[in-house]
Amino acid sequence: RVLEIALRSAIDSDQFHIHYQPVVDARTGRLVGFEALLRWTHPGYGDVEPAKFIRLAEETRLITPIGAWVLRTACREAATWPEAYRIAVNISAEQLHSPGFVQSVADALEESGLAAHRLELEVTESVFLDEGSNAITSLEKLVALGVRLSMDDFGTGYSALGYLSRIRFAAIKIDRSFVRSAATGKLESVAILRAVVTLAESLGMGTIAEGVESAEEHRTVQDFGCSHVQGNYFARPMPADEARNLINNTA
Ligand code: G
Ligand code: G
Ligand code: MN
Ligand code: NA
Repeated sequence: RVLEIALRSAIDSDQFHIHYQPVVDARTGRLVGFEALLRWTHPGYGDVEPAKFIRLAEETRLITPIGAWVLRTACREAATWPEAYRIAVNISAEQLHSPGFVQSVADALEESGLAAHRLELEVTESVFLDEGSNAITSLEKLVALGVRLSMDDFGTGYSALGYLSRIRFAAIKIDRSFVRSAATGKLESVAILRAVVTLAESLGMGTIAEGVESAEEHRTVQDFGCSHVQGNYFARPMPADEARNLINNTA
C-alpha cells in the first residue's frame, strides 16, 4: 500500500511531531502534566488522521520504531519542564510485546535524564489479549523501573479487572464515551462511572476522565470524584512550544 511505504520513510524524513494535551487536577484545575499524541504531516498527503496511521503502524509493526521515537522525543521534551510535570506516552500492544521494549524505555530515561516517576505509560486492555506475550512480566519490569502505568480507554475493551489487582497501575483513564453519556444522566453510564471511581479508589489508583468537552461534563466527573481530567474543554493537544508557554504562564 502506498500509505505504508510513506509511513516507512516518515521517521527518517522528519515528518512526525508530537502534540501535548494538558492533564489537570479535577478539583483545583492545576496542571499536572501532558499526554503525548503523535502527529504525521506528509509532504503530499498533508496531515494524516492519527487513528488511521497508528492502526497501519500497528498492523505493519512499524509502531515499534515509531513508538521508540515518540518515547525518546517526549522524554527529552519533558526533561526540559519543571520537575512537577509528568508526561504520558501511549504504548500499543505490539510495542509492549516487542523484544527490547523495556530496555528502550530505560534508554529513553537514561538519555534524556528524565526521572522515571515523571513518565507514565498508557496501555489499553488489549495488551492482555495475547496470552503468550509476557505482557505482565514486561509491565512488572516497567513498574520496577519506577515508571507509572495507566490503563487507557478503560471500559471499551474486554474486562481487564483481574489485571488491575495483579499489576500496580497508577491510574485508570475513563473513556470519553462514559464521560459523555454519564453527563447526560444515562443511568447505566452513571452506574459504571461510579463503580470505576470506587474501584480505583479502593485500589489506591487515580482516575483520569478523558475527552471532557464542556463545563457540564467537568461538573459531572468532579461530582463523581475523578481525580484528574483531560479534554478539549481545558485544552486541545498543542505543539511543544505552546506546552512550554502554558507551563511558564502557570508557574
Ligand atoms: O489525537 P488522537 O486522534 O491522537 O489519537 C488517536 C489514537 O492514537 C488514540 O487511540 C491514541 O491513543 C493513539 N495515539 C496517539 N499517539 C500515539 C502514540 O504515540 N503511540 C501510540 N501507540 N498510540 C498513539
Ligand atoms: O486513546 P486515547 O485516549 O489515547 O486517545 C486520546 C484521543 O482523544 C486523541 O485522539 C485526542 O486527540 C482525543 N481527545 C482529546 N480530548 C478530546 C475531547 O475533548 N474530545 C474528543 N472527542 N477527543 C479528544
Ligand atoms: Mn491515551
Ligand atoms: Na483513551
